[in-house]
Amino acid sequence: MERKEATREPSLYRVFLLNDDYTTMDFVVYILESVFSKPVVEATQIMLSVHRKGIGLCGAYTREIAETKVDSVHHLARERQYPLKCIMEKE
Ligand code: TYC
Repeated sequence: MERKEATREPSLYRVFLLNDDYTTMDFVVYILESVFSKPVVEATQIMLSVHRKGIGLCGAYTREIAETKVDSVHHLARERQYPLKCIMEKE
């Protein structure tokens, strides 16, 4: 007998960068280019928006990809001793 499979879209998680007073603007642009695959112009716009507003959206991804991006940001930032914070939130 044929059985209907439930096909559901996976939940997405929004990933945000938070502003701080110590991380350099260049490093945040580098993070947005390397971790979030943003072209340099968009990366600069997002960085400036985070700088002015305190928080900014980097993208929405499935859970494991979002977790990996958050970990990558923290790993790269800690290597340079920057306090940069990245968070994720279910959509
Ligand atoms: N506020 C930082 C500065 O003036 C730049 C910055 C932007 C830091 C975005 C973090 O997520 C951030 N150097």
